[in-house]
Amino acid sequence: MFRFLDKEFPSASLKAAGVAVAVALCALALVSCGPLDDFTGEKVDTVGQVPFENRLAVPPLADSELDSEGRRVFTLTAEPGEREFRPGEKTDTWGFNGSYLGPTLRARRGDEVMVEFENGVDEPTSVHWHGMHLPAEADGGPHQMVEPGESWSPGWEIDQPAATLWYHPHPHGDTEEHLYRGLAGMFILDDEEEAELDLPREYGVDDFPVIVQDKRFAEDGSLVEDDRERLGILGDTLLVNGTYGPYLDVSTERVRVRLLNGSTARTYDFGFSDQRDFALIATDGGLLEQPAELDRIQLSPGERAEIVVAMEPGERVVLRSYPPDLEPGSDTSREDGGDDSFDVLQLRAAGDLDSSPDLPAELVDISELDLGDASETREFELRSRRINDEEFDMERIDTVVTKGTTEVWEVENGHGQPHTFHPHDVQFQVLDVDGEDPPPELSGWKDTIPLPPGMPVRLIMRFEDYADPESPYMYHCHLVRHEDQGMMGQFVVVEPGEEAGEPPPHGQAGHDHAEDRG
Ligand SMILES: [Cu+2]
Repeated sequence: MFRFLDKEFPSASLKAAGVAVAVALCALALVSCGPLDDFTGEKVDTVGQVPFENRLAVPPLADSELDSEGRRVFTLTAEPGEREFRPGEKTDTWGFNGSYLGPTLRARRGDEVMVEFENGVDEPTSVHWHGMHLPAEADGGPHQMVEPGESWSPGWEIDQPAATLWYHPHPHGDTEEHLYRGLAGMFILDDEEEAELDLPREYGVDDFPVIVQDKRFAEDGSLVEDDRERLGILGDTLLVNGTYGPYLDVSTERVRVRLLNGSTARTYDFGFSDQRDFALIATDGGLLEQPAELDRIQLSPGERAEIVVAMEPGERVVLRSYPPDLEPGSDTSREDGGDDSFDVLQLRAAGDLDSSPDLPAELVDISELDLGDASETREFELRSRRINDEEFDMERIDTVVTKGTTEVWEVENGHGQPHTFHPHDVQFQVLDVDGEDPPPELSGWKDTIPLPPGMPVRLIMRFEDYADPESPYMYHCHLVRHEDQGMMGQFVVVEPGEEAGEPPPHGQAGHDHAEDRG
C-alpha cells in the first residue's frame, strides 16, 4: 500500500528492479537483510493532503486532591480502549484514564505530589516521569514494574524550574509498544519566575499542549506494530494529541505551543507553511534566558520546545514538519525519515483576536554550570545497541555518581545511524556540540539530545540530591526501540565514600536481547 508518491522511484519497474537487486545482494552475501523498505526507502510526504477537519483535542488537566499530609494526589490508570481516529476505522488503543494518551498533570515548584497509578492493561508496565528530578525509586523506570491489576504510588517534591515534562511507560523491552499504543501524557511544572513573566499561560485558551506522534494504520484501522525501520516504527500518518487532521482555533494575538515529540522513533523539523518566525521560549527543562527567533525547531523523540507564535486576524497557517537533518553532511538518511514531510496542525485565527502582551525580552536567569566545578568526566559511546560496548543489564550498575557533585558526560555516537541520549534524574547543560557552542535550542536546560553519527556532545550536570545506592536511574537512547534492545545503562547516586549496592529484584522475567535485535 503506497499512499504517497515516491519521487526517487518514479516508475514501478525501477522500484521492482531495486528490490530485485536488493534480494540478489542478500542472497549473495548470505547475510540476514532487513525489510525490503531499507532498500526502496519509501518517502512520506503529507503536505497538502491532510484534511484539517477535526478540532484539536486538548488533554484535560488532571484533577488532584490534597491529602491529609498536604500532598497533591493524582490518579492515573493505564487502560485499554478503542478510538475512531479516522472515519469508519476503529483502532484498539491504550491510554491513561481514557482510551488514548492521558490527562495533563500540573504542579508547582515546592508541591509535594503523589501519583496513584494503577495498571489496568494486561501486561506489566511502568510510568516514568520524563525530565523530573526525583528519587530513583519514584522514577518509574524498569525497576518499578507494576503487574496487571496492581498499583504503585510514588511521591516526591517538585523542585526544579517551570517546564514542560511528560510521562510514559518504561518497561524494559516493551517501552516502544506501550508508548506507541497510546500511553503518554504531559506534566507541566510552574514556578514563581515563570508566573511573573508576561507570557500566554491560560491552558487550552492561549497555551496548548501539542503532542505529535506518527502512526502506521493497517487497512482494518489497527496500529501496525511490527513494520520497523532500523530506528523503529516510522509511521506515515500523524496524530496530534490523538487527533487526526487537526485544526486549532486561535483567539489571541499570540499562542504558546508546548511541542512534545511523543513518537517512538521519528524526528521532526517543525516550522510554518509560510516560513514565519516564531519565538522559542523554553526547551526540555525550562525557559531560556531570552526568546530565540527561529523558523525551524528540530525535535527528536522525547524532546520538547515551547514556542510562541504571532497570528493575524482571520489567517490560517499550517505547522509542518520539514525533512529533518539527521546526519549532517550526509544525505543517506531516507530510511530514517530524513526525507519525510508532514502537515501537522492548522492554526485558524478568529476575525477578532484578543490582545496579547509583547513577549518579554528577558525570560529567566540560568546559572551556568561551571566546568571548573566538575569532579568527574565520563565517556559514553553509543554503538550497535550498546553503550560503552555493554548491553543493558538490570542487575549491573554501570556508573556510580557521588551526591553533591558536578560531572561532565562526553557522549558520542560511534555508529552509522542516528541515536539520542537521555539521562534520568537531572537536567543538563550542553557545553558543546562537535566542539562548537550549542545553538539556541540547546542553550538552556535539556534532558534529551540528538546524537548524529560522529558529532560528540559534552554535557554538564549536577547531582544535588537523592542518594540511593540500590535504586538506579537510567540513561539511554530515546529511540525507544533501541532502548528496548539494550542501548541503556544504569547509574546510582551515592553519598560521598559510599559504594553502589545491588539493584533489588525487579519482578519481571528477563528477556533475551538477541531475539529482538533488528
Ligand atoms: Cu538509538
